[in-house]
Amino acid sequence: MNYENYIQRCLDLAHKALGKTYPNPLVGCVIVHNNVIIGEGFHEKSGQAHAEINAINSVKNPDLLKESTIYVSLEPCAHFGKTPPCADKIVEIGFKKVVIGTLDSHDKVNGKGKQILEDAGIEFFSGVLEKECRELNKRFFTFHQKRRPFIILKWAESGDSFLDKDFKPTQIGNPLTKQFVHQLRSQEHAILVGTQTALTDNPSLTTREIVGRNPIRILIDFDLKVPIDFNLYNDEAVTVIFNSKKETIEENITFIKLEKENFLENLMAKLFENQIQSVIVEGGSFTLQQFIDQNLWDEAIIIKNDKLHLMHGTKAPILSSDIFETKQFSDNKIEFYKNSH
Ligand code: AOF
Ligand code: ZN
Repeated sequence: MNYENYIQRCLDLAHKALGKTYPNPLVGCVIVHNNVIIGEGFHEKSGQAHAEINAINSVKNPDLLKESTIYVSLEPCAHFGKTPPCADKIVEIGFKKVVIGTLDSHDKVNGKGKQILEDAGIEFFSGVLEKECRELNKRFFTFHQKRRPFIILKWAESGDSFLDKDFKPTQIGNPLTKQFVHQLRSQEHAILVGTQTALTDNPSLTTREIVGRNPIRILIDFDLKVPIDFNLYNDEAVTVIFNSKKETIEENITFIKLEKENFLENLMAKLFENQIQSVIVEGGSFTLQQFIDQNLWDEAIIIKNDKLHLMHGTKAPILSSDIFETKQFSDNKIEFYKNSH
């Protein structure tokens, strides 16, 4: 086995916790002695042990650690956060060699983990499956580098590009695409809608079709027009309401004041402050188009029902980008887009 196989195993392990580690990254680790994997671990939840520590603890014969190589998909941390620095632990144990996928752009790490290991005289190798390791933590890297969450736009449209018929809520997707959307929601940190969508669709924005965690629900409602007996106010998930009237916390609902002028820029700053790493923007057309017009998105997911023709209603947003991938879900197809920025 070579470096890539072991880092690939780290990626597979890390991926198991997708959606569960916010605001922390997904990290996997394997420990190899004489070409045999003797320990494995991944980061399961924010506040709990890092991948390296879980892998070290899984090794049955700790005497072998000194003669082993430790593979990690992300640079070992160098700081005291919710847990002590992993780089120090690796030095203390005296591993022979460390191989990582990519450096960590978190302000508190960013090369400092590498420095600690190299200063201790441990052989260090970086950049194995780097592209894949960065893709796995695309939310985490976007958040730290751009100081805003990773933005995914999502909507469903008819064959003639309408979001609804006669401006009334209309079922466009099918049960398979619905399940896909709920899966997507369970993987992302938060989900956002504008006032109009909340008023017309009265959505719950939960993952009730699958077993999975609910994302944080974000509502933009400057004048607090959405009545409190609407689904977004129910206790199925936590909700954050950006508005221009009040700043309070009431059980599961947090109200945060937001300036109307340049509201997207202000919103990004507030989401960064609140450590929200990714957001699915689920509508409506007006809200989605604002994100598109400001080129403030990273991926877009469009569900299309080509056989359905609605003739009149709300026009779908216009995204002029190349399709990255298409998947067929019975009579619906889903188009995936990636913004090249
Ligand atoms: C993780 N899991 O396996 C690794 C991380 O607040 P803390 O102490 O949990 O530290 C979080 C930071 O540690 C995180 O932002 C990242 O930079 C670094 N590495 N974090 O949650 C891990 N290896
Ligand atoms: Zn760590």
